[in-house]
Amino acid sequence: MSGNVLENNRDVNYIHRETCRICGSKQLYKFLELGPTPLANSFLREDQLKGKEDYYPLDMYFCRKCHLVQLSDIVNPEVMFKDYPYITGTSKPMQKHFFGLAKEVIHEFNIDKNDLIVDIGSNDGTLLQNFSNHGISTLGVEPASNISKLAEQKGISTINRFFNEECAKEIRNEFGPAKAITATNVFAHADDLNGILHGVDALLSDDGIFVVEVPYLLNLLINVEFDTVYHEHLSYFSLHPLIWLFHNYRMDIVNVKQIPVHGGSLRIFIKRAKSIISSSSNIFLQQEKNYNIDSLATYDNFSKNVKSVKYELVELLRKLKGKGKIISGYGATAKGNTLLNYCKIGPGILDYISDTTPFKQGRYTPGMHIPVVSENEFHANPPDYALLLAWNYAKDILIKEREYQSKGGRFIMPIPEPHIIWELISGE
Ligand code: DWN
Repeated sequence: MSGNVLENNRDVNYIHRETCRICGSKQLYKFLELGPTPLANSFLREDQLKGKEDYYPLDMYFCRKCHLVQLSDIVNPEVMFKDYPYITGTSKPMQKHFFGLAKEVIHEFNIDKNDLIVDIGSNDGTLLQNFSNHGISTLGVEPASNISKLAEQKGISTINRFFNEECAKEIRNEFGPAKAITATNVFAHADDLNGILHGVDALLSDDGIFVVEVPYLLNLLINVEFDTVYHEHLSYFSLHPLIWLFHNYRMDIVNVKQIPVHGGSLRIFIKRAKSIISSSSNIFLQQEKNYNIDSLATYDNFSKNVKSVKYELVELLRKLKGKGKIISGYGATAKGNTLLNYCKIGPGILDYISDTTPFKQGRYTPGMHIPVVSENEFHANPPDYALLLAWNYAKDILIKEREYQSKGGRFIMPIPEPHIIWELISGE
């Protein structure tokens, strides 16, 4: 394996890198071991249950030099993103989210019909659809072939490959420079961040805007969102290492804002060097300083909190099972599989997990092999308690399931402290 970047090699399942993926430092401090874990989105068919299941180390590291929090065990993306089950367009909250993002980009950066917008990790084209509805030229780049086909069926031109410098140069040669490049829920998934930045540098117009959305490390630490740690998410960003990375490509953050998706994320706007630190960046940098985000003790404390969530959650579920209660999971999420595998919560505790995604129904969760059923099953045989594995949509779900709760059903929130949600929230 050359260097520390996993070549697209179908024969290698994973590598362990010794260096930080942003600054190259070897000063990596391991602060949490979640143990060997199967891929979070590798839901199994019944005939696969007896077969070999691949487990990979899932350990979190902190770079003492640039402060990037990261995984150092990198599963081959060719393995991880084939037959990918996460389809943006199946989530109404995410459709609304991307409508808002497109509106903001068009208005804030005067994007018009003559401009090209490229979306890295474009999934089924949900974001790009909003731009093309305004007559703007769009192009998606999506490595999962099962998903890029869905975008093409919607008329969103999509290149089925990973984005890198070579891909960027081919796009520029054929379509010209991009006025905007977006990367939502993909920047944290890439091992070769320098490859992506070389590509953005090659493709973005001189006055172009690069928009990145990533889950925010501060939310993860404060809300103990350890379940959002899985092999797809290689980096867990704070602003400090991102500023470091963008400066290496003569780019600056011109604005950054916090957004609620996926447990709390950052929406970051980057332009070619203005050599200024935006005032909004300074606010976040101060927030990170106040939280001692550069101190090893912060991560040791996080690790301690994770262990207590595991103890408290298992105790709560065991107590309810001891009283003969029926418990299910709600939302067959990727993060839910980290939580279930780390806490060793299996079919002896959760009878099933309900989910709205047809692809997942009838399958079994990786590792713990809990059956995934449709939401009709949940409504037909309502459990006494439902473990909220899709807690990032808690408000939508609690409103949607008011009737279940009014008949005595109760949801269990796993983080930051496991607890039963007793109060019913009012509809919107
Ligand atoms: O980065 C990623 C994030 C953005 O989304 C991907 N790597 C994978 C994915 O993670 P996830 O599976 O945790 O994502 P979601 O969107 O939180 O998954 C929600 C799941 O819950 C879906 O399978 C749909 C299901 N769901 C449901 O069954 N009933 C969702 C809602 C709102 C519901 O009411």
